[in-house]
Amino acid sequence: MARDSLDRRHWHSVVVLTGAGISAESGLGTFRGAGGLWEQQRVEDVATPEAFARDPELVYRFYNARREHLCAGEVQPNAAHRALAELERSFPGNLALVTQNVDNLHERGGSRRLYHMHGELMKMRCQRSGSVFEAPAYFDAADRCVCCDEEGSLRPHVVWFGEMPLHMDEIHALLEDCDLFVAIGTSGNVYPAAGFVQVARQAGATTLEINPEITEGSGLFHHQWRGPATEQVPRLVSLLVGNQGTSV
Ligand code: BJW
Repeated sequence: MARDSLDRRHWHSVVVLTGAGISAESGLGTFRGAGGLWEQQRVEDVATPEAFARDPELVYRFYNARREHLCAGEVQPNAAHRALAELERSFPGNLALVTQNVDNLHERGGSRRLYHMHGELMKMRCQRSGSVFEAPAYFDAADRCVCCDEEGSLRPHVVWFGEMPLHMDEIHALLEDCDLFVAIGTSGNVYPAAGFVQVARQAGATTLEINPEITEGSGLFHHQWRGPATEQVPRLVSLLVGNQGTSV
């Protein structure tokens, strides 16, 4: 099958999975590869429940710094985030946007219906009740939780290694029902997201990877568009929106 061109047809149910690469051109670092977050900070030290139990101050500091950066004026949604929001508004079929990203650039770019499977940087959670709240720019163990009034019970509302990602039942149902699955800017290193392409294929979907690099999972996709998200995602959206009235 051609690696680049999608065959000409109508798409009824599209699932888009995004990863850190879609936010790279907005100035947020990716995780893996040269200059990635895990090069500056060992993942075992900041992104596991064990790390939080061992050294909560380090983990609070890590997420406070990322929250501060996300809120800095220079970090803005880019053309890829905005194009996916346009797709949500204009696509006549079913569209589901699933993101592994904890940033809020999809929402700020105009997307309204999305699943944050690895949580949200701008939220915090009470470890006693499980209640989720909007996070201030900075919080740590000294802050009292509004629900239990205890110090030290608030944690970042993000999914660490060994924890169950969020919305998995809904995401699986969407994958099993989709006819086009698109993965944008993700290295395919982290499960269960890395396995979504196989779930979608088993359901009979056509699959497309958008990434400037070859990834762990590239060979699993029917089509691969190589290039930055800000170029390739608007191209995808004009294909999906522009051609739905006729054939694609
Ligand atoms: C561009 C670009 C541009 C650059 N345009 N693209 C052994 C085998 C299989 C699985 C496991 C295993 N051992 C453990 C596991 C499970 C584990 C796992 O997958 N580990 C792997 C490392 C092997 N997974 C889990 O633990 C998950 N939970 C789970 O499985 O639960 C089930 C369970 C629970 C309990 C008991 C038993 C079972 C949870 C995973 C949580 C991941 N959390 C993080 C941190 C979130 C908070 C935070 O942000 O700090 O999520 S890790 C980090 O990786 C983050 C990301 O969402 C995630 C994925 O990264 P992503 O988005 O792919 O980024 P990169 O940097 O890897 O790639 C960027 C890509 O962009 C690159 O390809 C570039 O080329 C590209 N790019 N510029 C487009 N302009």
